[in-house]
Amino acid sequence: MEVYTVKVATGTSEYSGTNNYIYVTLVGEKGESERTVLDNPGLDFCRGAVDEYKVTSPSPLGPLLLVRLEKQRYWLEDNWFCRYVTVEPPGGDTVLTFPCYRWFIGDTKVEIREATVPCKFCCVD
Ligand SMILES: [Ca+2]
Repeated sequence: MEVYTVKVATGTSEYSGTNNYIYVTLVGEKGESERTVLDNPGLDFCRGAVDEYKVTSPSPLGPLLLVRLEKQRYWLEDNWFCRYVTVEPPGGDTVLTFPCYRWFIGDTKVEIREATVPCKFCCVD
């Protein structure tokens, strides 16, 4: 079992937080992780928060290609602004950054690519 450490940064502006379900799937050259609901004890995805989770995969994923994020409504729609996701592969390899910088509205699925370039270049949509 491979364990990846995933950090998810929620936006800092008003209404950025959400109480909806957020799922993550890591996609690598050799396969995909389990689709994992991100749910720690207490509140997740508060405005300005950087939440940390463990995501497991039955086998090594190889070089990571992208991160798939999904938001699913929980009773009421609650939009969410994700700033970025970081992934630390098993064995303490280099932490990868996946800049997101977008709103998730309704039931949404977004795939974001790793980027080592400064974030200002990723914010231009
Ligand atoms: Ca919100």
